[in-house]
Amino acid sequence: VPTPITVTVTGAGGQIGYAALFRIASGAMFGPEQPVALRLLEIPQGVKGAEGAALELVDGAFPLLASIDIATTPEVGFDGANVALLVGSRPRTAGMERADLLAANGAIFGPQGRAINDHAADDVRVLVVGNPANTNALIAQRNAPDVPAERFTAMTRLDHNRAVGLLAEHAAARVADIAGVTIWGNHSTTQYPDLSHATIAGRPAFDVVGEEWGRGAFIERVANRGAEIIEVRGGSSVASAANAAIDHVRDWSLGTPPAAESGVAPWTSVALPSTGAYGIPEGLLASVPARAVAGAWQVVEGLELDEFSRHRIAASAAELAAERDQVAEMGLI
Ligand code: NAX
Repeated sequence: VPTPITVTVTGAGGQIGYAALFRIASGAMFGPEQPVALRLLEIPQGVKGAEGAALELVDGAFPLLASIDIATTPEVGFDGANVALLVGSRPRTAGMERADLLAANGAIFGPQGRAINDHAADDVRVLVVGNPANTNALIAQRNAPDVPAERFTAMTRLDHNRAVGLLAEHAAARVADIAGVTIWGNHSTTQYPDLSHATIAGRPAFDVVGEEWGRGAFIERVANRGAEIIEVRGGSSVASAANAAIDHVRDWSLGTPPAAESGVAPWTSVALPSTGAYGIPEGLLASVPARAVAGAWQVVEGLELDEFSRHRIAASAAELAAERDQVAEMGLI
């Protein structure tokens, strides 16, 4: 039997935590042979939620679940963590100034980054879900100087999955027939869901759905899907967000699927520290097209960008650079 993988979930007593924990325990993240040890990290106000989830996890009698521990300090919560899902954050509420939002999150993600640096396993992989996800991930990464920068990622997989799902719905196509979709930039409304390289059963997506829709209503719908869910459901995305987090870590650990016969190997979207590719300033955690090979993300290189794409990517990167400058000014990075 393999050694359990230790997965630390912060905000484990909240909604996304509740939706994610059972699927992690069931084997959806690392496959049906790999045991997991769960660490639930909460703040005192959230501990009851985590304790309740832990009771229900016992009641799931998951054969792959080796242990469940609850922690209220990052030092204990990240001790020996192989995978860290940073879900708990201080999201923006009505009337909140951007500076307050960034400061409140700096107080969470700075100490968590330092605890990961000092206590996590050498192979730790970090996924930040809590908003503002990209900049929270940047803060954690800069506070963990001994961990390779590329082990810190922020989640745009939900945006990616939304784009693929909505394209499939609009084209009456199968999700499995769609490839080449990319989310660029920030997990915010400036994100650029890009269909210019997308294919549906091998045909250019623009030939199927039209460029006007693909560069207009489609982009608007994906970028504002979170608000649409809130309006219809009366609450934010939960199960789809947990599902995306599991997809992200599963692909990172087990690899994105290989190419089908003669096809291009599919890619997904991940916010990674930029190496400067596609004109995105170095160091920003911006979403790019990527494949995972042998446990590491590789940016898909050499995609040709037209004027529209270059402009959209630069605009979202500029928003990320402004957030970075603000947290730098506050001394958070
Ligand atoms: P909830 O409010 O249900 O849960 C958050 C939990 O985090 C709470 O139990 C709280 O006690 C805990 N928490 C707060 N600070 C903490 C800290 N310092 N250490 C440990 N735990 C802490 O929110 P939920 O619906 O689960 O959403 C969680 C986060 O995901 C939010 O920031 C939300 O904005 C973000 N999202 C990100 C998405 C993405 O695509 N990147 C999509 C979904 C979601 O909106």
